[in-house]
Amino acid sequence: KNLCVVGLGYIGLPTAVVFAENGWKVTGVDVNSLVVDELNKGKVIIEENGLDELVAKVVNENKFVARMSPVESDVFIVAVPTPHNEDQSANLKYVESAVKSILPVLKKGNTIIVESTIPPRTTRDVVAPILDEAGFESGDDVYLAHCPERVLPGRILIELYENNRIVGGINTVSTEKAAEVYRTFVKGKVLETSAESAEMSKLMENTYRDVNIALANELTKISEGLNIDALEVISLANEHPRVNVHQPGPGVGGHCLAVDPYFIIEKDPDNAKLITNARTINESMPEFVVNQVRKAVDKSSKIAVFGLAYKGNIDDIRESPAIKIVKQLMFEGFNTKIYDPYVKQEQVDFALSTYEEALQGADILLILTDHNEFKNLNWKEISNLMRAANVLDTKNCIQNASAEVNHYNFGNLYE
Ligand code: SAJ
Repeated sequence: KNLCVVGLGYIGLPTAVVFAENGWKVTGVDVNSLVVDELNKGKVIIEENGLDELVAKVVNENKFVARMSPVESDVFIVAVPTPHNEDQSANLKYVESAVKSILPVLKKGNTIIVESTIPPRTTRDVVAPILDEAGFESGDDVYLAHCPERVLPGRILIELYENNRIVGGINTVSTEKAAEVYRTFVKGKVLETSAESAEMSKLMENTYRDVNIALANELTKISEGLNIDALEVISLANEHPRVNVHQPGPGVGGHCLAVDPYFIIEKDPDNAKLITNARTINESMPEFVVNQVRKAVDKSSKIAVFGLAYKGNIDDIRESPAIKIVKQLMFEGFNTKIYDPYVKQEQVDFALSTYEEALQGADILLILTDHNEFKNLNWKEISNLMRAANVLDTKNCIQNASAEVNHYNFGNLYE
């Protein structure tokens, strides 16, 4: 059978090549000609474990070809980004144009699956009307479903096979048709539901995490005033069999947790009170960290920042709270030097430093990302390089605290 995947980014490309590996003749579509040309040579411009080899293999075996526009296929998968507008609402321009680009080659009996993250009701209220206006009765002439992606960057090729999938159609036959498609390779459960429940459950997974992290961040702020160790409280509370408080930190980054809750809020802001507050709390954390720095050192001080990525062991800086913290420190005139072993200079519009440049003569070391490299640092060397050996570990990631430096974290903030 033929499959056409529209959007060859972090999700679309791995999805396309995994289908190609499992008996489908796959056409991948992207509006970026550079991506298309490189892929047809078997080359990948995004970084993901194991993806290079798999792309080279399916291109050589003629199971996958990339193009700039869709071709006739039995199944179409839309995996384009959903950026957000300035007011944080979802911008559906890519989803809409991807669906419209399918129309010229769409035939009765085809199945269309949207994987892009979208606000609840979008499949039925926005996507289905595009098909209907083109003369197809969606759910009857063509089948339409939402199947959200839930893979973790770095483990995408493993999780595509192993994770459970939620498939929600606009009617029963659409759900069944789309579920059949995923059952060709998914080892986890393929759970059948409505389009609305599929949309909302994806958003709730990330919102659950965001709200739970907000709770930990709020506890940190309350504990500071009461002189209580918030990190100890979390680990004690989590000894209870039904409690799982998440970890506080400098804020919540990435393109999922920091974005998806707003897709629920925009649909019913009056009722989405807890979700809205959680976002506010998490977005206040960069300012909380800057405040700790203000308390610890004066304006003439040098600050060494370790970590810019939104989480450990990756180079992704989208929505990273570390960026906000660094920009604010620079704005306030602190001499701020940043080191991140994963992030490259061309990703940012300010200068990055080496490990030594950052530490040399610094008065405080601020750890903002839990990269493995930061868990067991050489404190003797660091205390020799720094002018004053103070460390604020906002991720509580240091495993070898030593008396050679003053260690602070969210359980033990400056008085
Ligand atoms: N964070 C904390 N405290 C915690 C856990 C995380 O502050 O206790 C922060 C991280 O430092 C980071 C942010 O939250 O800044 C997000 O990190 P994450 O590891 O929670 O999630 P993502 O954004 O990398 O990926 C999530 C995953 N969703 C869930 O675990 C429910 C992934 O499975 C989804 O596929 C992905 O979102 C997505 O694409 O939606």
